Order: sequence, then C-alpha cells, then structure tokens
Amino acid sequence: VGRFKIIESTLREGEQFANAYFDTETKIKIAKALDDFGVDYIELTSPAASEQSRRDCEAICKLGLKAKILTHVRCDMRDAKIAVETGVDGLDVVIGTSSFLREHSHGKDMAYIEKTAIEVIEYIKSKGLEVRFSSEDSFRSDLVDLLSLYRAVDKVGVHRVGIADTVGCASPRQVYDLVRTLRGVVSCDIETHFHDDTGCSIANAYCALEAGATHIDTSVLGIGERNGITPLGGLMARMVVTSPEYVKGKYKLHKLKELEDLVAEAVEINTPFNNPITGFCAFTHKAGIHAKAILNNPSTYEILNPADFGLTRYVHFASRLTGWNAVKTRVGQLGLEMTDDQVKEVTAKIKALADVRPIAIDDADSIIRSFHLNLHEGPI
Ligand code: HCA
Ligand code: CU
Repeated sequence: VGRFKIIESTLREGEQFANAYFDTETKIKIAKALDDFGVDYIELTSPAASEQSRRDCEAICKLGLKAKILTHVRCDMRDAKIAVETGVDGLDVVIGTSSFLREHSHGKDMAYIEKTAIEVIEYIKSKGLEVRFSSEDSFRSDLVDLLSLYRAVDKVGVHRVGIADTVGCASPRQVYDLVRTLRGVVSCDIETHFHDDTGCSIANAYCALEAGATHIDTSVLGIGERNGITPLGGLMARMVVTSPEYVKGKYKLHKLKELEDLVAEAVEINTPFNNPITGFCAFTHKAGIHAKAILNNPSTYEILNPADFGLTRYVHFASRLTGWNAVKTRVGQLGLEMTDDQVKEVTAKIKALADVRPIAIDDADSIIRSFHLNLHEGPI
C-alpha cells in the first residue's frame, strides 16, 4: 500500500469535465503545477482528438518536466501512430471490454480486441515508449475474458495493465477482489481508475493499493466525466495517514491548495466545503468539547495535521456551542488579559447572544473587547 505512483489525469479525464476548457497556456500552467507538486505521470488528451490537442501535447512534452508525459488513446493503430510522434514518454491505451461497450460502442469481439491490443502494444514498444493497456468498464466485463486478455498483453511485455471503473459502480471489496485476482495473473504493474458516481473513488483507490495495484489515476478536485474520479487531494489525505513518510517525502503537500485553486479557477468552480484538506472548514473545530481538547492536543480531534499542507486550524468561538477554553484562546489572540472566571463570564454573554441569532467573529470579538474594557473602567 505504501509506495504508489500517481497518474495525474486533470489534463485528460479532467478535460472531460462539463465545465472544462483548457487553452494552451492554461494546460501548460497546470502541467507545471502538477510537476512541481511531484506527480509521477501527467496524462494528456489524445492527440487524435483534435489538431490543437495534438499541438498542446507536443508543447507539454517540450517543457522538460520531471514527470513522465503520457497520452491516452483508443486501442487503434491509427491513434497510436499519431501519438508516438508527439514526444510523449508513453501511451495509455484503452478499449471497452464490457458487453455494454462491446455491443453498443465499438462493436468488436474479444478475439479482435486481443489481436489489436497485441499489435498496438508491440508497435508502441518498438518505438521505445512505455505502454499501458486498460479495459474500460472492467467491473462489468466477463472476468474470464478479462483475465485472459490481461495475461496475453502481459506476455508481450506491456508495462502496466489498467482496471477502470468507468461507471463508478464498484464497491471497495469488489475492487480488492478483482485487483487481487489480477495480481496473481500478471507480473506487470497494475494501474487503476475509479469514477465517483457512488462516492467510492478514494476508498476504491485505497483498496486497489491494498490488493497490489501500483498506480492510481487522479485529477485535481476529482474533475472528469460526470461527477469525476479519485481526487488528488482526497487521495493525499487518505495516503498521508497510511504512509506519512512516503507521502510527505514525495509530494509537496503545501502546494496542494494552490494547485486546486488554479484548477478550480480554470474550470470556474468553487472548492466544495467538505473537500478533504482544503474545504473551508476542514480544520475548523466548533463544539466546546472539541475546542477544549484540540487546544490541549490537536491529535484528539484531527487525523491530518493542517501544517503538513501549509494550512492552519481554526477554533470556532462565536456560537451557542462555544466553551470557555476557546474564548480564553481568543482573548489571548486579542492580546487581552482575563482571569478564568472573567473568561467564563464573557463566554456566557457570547452564548446568550448566539442563542438569539447567528453571530460573526466580529460580534464575539466586540463582546470580548467591551467586557474587557468594563473590567478596567467600570460600567459606563
Ligand atoms: C472514458 C475512458 C476512461 C479510461 C480509463 C483508463 C474510463 O470512459 O472516458 O484509461 O483506464 O473511465 O474508462 O476514463
Ligand atoms: Cu474515466
């Protein structure tokens, strides 16, 4: 589980997000930010998709980034031929294997898929590039068909095989079982790709790693087709708890917020309130009991340390749930001095007002300030 690689697909899967339109300059900015963050691979839209996509792919290859550059193509010689000329380090090749996609999308049978896959893989390898072969809609594909296809591509030396939960139907246990089974069948690396339709994309990525997967596909904020895929930040949150040294040593976690802000702005969305790590209240503690414990020792109610991400925690002190420990801290932040009994008294005033209406930080601050003033000057 500990060591894993990220295939960052904001510039491929993310371009399939409803709001996404990335001009060349934006793509370059995002690619540089991803590289700086430390992702292992950056996956780009197929150069066969459009002429501009092809040019952008070439431009990003020329940036000389540390991350390896991949492009994502259909399992088709025509696409592969265009892609190998762009300067990428490797190709992610994909074809639908479920009966849904075989019958309603490309119309090919498994024998044809296997023959074409081998031809395309051998061609890409002959050009000295890295190649991954993946089945779209893996979880609704016939298991026996799938495993014999993967065995065949493993034999011809594919670098990675991919499992894709294209429709977001898989549960963590199903993921574990399929990846575990596949682990026993192929010797190459295993990449996984999870859509979030049923809210399992992070859990599924984690279970895939537990079962022996080596590479996880992500996008910034999870943007992608429909409601998207495993978000980079959410995966970081999960994995920094599991493998703190590896994750902190490898990725510049303090750059996460900047990276997310860049992408959020590019696709004109706000970071969701409940986003792991960067949601506005991800490190806000409110109830009196929580606040007291957090002020004593943050580990009581925090599994992530905001400082690891260059962020700070916030102890709420302006609600009817507020306790006097939070107010005491605020009094200190305001540079005022009060005895504990006085803090308790002013806390009661804050709570009394907060019982009548929602109050802002400024309201609570001015209650504290005028209470403090009265202590010294006496009531007017
Ligand atoms: C799609 C393709 C894909 C490919 C995943 C992969 C999927 O349907 O747009 O290459 O592993 O979700 O199946 O994103
Ligand atoms: Cu996808």
